[in-house]
Amino acid sequence: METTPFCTINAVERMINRMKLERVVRAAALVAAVLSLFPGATAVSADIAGPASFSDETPARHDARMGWWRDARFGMFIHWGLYSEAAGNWDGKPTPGAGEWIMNDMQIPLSQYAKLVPQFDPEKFNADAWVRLAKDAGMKYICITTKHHDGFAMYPSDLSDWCIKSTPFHRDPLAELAAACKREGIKLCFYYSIMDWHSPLYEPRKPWNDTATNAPDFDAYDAYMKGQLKELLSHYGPIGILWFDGCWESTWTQARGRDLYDYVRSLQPDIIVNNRVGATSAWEEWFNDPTGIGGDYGTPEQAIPPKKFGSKLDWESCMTMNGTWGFKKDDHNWKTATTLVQNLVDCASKGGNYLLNVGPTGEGLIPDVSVERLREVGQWMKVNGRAIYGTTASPFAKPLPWGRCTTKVSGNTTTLYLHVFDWPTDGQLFVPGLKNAPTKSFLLKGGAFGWHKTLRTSNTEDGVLISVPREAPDRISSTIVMEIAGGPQVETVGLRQQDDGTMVLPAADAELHGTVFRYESDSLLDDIGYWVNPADWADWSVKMTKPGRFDVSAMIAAPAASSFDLSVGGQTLHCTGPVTGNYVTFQPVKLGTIEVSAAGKTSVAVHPVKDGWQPMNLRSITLKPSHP
Ligand code: FHN
Repeated sequence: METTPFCTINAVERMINRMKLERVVRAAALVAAVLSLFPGATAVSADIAGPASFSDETPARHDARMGWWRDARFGMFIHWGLYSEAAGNWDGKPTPGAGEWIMNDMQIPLSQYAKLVPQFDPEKFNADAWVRLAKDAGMKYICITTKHHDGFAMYPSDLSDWCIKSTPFHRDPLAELAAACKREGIKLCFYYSIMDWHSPLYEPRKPWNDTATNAPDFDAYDAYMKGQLKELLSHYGPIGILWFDGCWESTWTQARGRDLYDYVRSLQPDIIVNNRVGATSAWEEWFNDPTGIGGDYGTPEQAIPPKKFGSKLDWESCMTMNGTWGFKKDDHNWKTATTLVQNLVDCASKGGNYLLNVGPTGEGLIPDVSVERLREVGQWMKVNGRAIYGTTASPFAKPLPWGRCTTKVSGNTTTLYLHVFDWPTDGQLFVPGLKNAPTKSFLLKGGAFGWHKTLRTSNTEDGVLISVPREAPDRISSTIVMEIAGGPQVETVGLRQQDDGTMVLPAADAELHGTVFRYESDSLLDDIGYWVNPADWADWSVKMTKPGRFDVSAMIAAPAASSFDLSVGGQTLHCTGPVTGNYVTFQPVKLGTIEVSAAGKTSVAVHPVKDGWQPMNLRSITLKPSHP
């Protein structure tokens, strides 16, 4: 089997490639069929099948294609469509979910939703203002919804009247944005939803699509999408990213995803395509199997992965500034500029990008609250941009206790950018685990006349100590630039005991040894999950400073009792987990008592017992000094 970082060429793929040739022929016929369903539509080129396959891209070519995006680190997402006009309200009632989902969440029949078309007239839309706002915030690309789940195209499409040309707004916002982006040196990127609540061809058809009369035909829908993508990739110059979404319904398959990926790359070979071209939007699945899912990078949504990944796995966290993607006039749940900057830093420190959303109004304005925050972020980026752009992930295995780290290598010098969110009050910042002796350290935020304060450092057994001013130079995040010769040498320091001797081992800090299980985190979960393979095991490096006897307990959620061994140093406890009914109800369980006789580094490990193991979710283990 021949592999590239992102593609696996095997017999199945070769077969798929052969099948593509047949599709070229079928596709032409489908375009004709699609056009007949949209009165007034004119044909785009019938050349809708690309070259055989882009899956044989060399790693060097792949890196070259991803280069601008990896350097950029920060982009603007724009959710703008008919739903922006509704602003989260229908018939005077607020929608419970995100603004752009109003049609689904309020079950609005298409014939009713279509009333938004004559109302949509965003006269105040100013492409230059949007692009300059993004640029001034330090963003390097913008990604706009060309068609969201409601199927409404935000450009004049020749393939359907369900597009902006049917509104009183007789302009093409994508063309205006393309021109503004070109002027400002910003990459223009397109979002496109595979799921479509309007198209009469799409299935599963939604009950609120009350205007479709013909039978759905997914092959014809596939051809319709390709036709629109051809328009999008032919009329607006070079496009940075094709950001697919809405890929989770049963009709969308991996084979269709691979075919669509190749099609898009055939139109613009340098374009980057996100993972949602494949048949799952679950970013964890992409990280576990990028070659199987397809696409060039993973897309965690409303979340930042807890850890960094291998340098070959690219990802981008997309996030809203309040609680909605599309404009909702009643959503005032805004993140602060501090949170936004720290999120950006967090992403960069783990080797990822941050795609931050704005939801313009039906008038075409980006809400003032978003503008204010973006201006603040921009102020921070003006000073600290060099600690973000073109950086790679932190050399430290875990986030630092007071903030994050990003890295840049130039010749024999490695620069560590230490982003301090929680500035120390005692004038000492400790960098745990760093073994190198820094050659230079200074504050990035310059004083009078641009002078950068040099900082004194000293090496200790466990890391580097930096003497810093008592006051934080920047209330959002202060950057210390630290230069070292050669590559960073970092030792895992291990978790430490609390003042009372208690040691808590969270799932997020476990070292996972195995193929299937993984750390999972969302609003309900913060645990090691998918633990279905009894060969998978986990451990934690710890540094004991206060040895003694400890009561060991764990937080576990499991539908059935599971058997596992927990070992600390040379001792092993044979444990049985609790039955909590499901995988999200966690309960504490006492596992036994162990004796740690000497201070120093050791490890705590959990090994499933082959006969008796049942999948369980493990949130944490606690060692508490036992009092006789
Ligand atoms: O359903 C959409 C949602 O409206 C929004 O577009 C986000 C952005 O990533 N994606 C989908 C949900 O995963």
